[in-house]
Amino acid sequence: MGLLVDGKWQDKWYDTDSSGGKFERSESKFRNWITADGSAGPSGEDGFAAESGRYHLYVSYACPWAHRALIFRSLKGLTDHIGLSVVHPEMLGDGWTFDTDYDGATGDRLFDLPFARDIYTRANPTFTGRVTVPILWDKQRETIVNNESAEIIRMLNSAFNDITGNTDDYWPQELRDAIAPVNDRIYDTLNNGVYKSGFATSQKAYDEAVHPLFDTLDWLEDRLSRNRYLMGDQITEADWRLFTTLVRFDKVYHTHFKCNRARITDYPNLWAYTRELYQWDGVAETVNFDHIVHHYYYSHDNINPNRIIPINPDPDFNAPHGRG
Ligand SMILES: N[C@@H](CCC(=O)N[C@@H](CS)C(=O)NCC(=O)O)C(=O)O
Repeated sequence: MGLLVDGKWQDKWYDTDSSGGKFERSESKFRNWITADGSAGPSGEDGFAAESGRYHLYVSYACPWAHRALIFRSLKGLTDHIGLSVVHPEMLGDGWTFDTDYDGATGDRLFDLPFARDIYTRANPTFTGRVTVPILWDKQRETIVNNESAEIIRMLNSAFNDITGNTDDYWPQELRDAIAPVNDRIYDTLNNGVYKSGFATSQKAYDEAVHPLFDTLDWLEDRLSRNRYLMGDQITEADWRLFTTLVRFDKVYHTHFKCNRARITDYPNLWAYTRELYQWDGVAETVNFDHIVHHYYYSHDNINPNRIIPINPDPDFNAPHGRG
């Protein structure tokens, strides 16, 4: 795992020395928006109009952030309109690679480049920053549109509606104010909380992450005992953002990231809700447990230096969920 500095690769792990052992996530750097008519979005430049076949998504099946984008590509009927490349699950000294010697790793289907970092330097030869997935690439302008999953899912939610005819709305205007604080808490204490717990290099940093994480799971269990979805009867982006963390929890975060006060299967409502979302049309195909498990246990040699992949629980995600 490393990063680009002025376009040159440096093999460095996250620096937690300067932050008292805390993992601090960097801001994503490409922030343009695809819109229906190509007008500028909330950030970045104009000129990225929705068109079939123009954009390409680079993901890792292992990554919960990339998984959000994969889910929206599927839910919104975009699989024939936005191409896909999947990186190799092992993220080692070269970062994400396009090696293909692993089932499901497609290689770089656009340029046949060896490394994900080459996509970043193709967009900006002097790029400085982390080489993360998801990456949404524009074949026409030869650049990265956006590499922030929270924004990519909002573009996919609406920009292509005229092309696909799919008007399902996961960020409805009338719920936006209520969704924001729910997203914030789940992001901080859970989506990112598992990383803060797992990548902590001091007891204090771990304690500060893991307790709020389980407080949030308790809060969610209660909320989902009264509501089918986080915002009530309607499924929204808040649910999909939560799902990608829940689906990884028992096999990875519980053991690898030391989030082990309980498993998701110990919470009746959260577990049934996770199964309902897993069974949603088009979603199970986006979940690749082999990449998920292999990536985490194999790639973080500061946490698991011998790369032993544990046996892991194997709960039945297809069992009837009984909700609604
Ligand atoms: N804020 C970004 C985070 C993406 C991210 O951190 N992805 C991880 C994989 S789960 C990554 O590519 N990490 C590589 C690195 O940090 O060097 C988003 O939500 O899109």
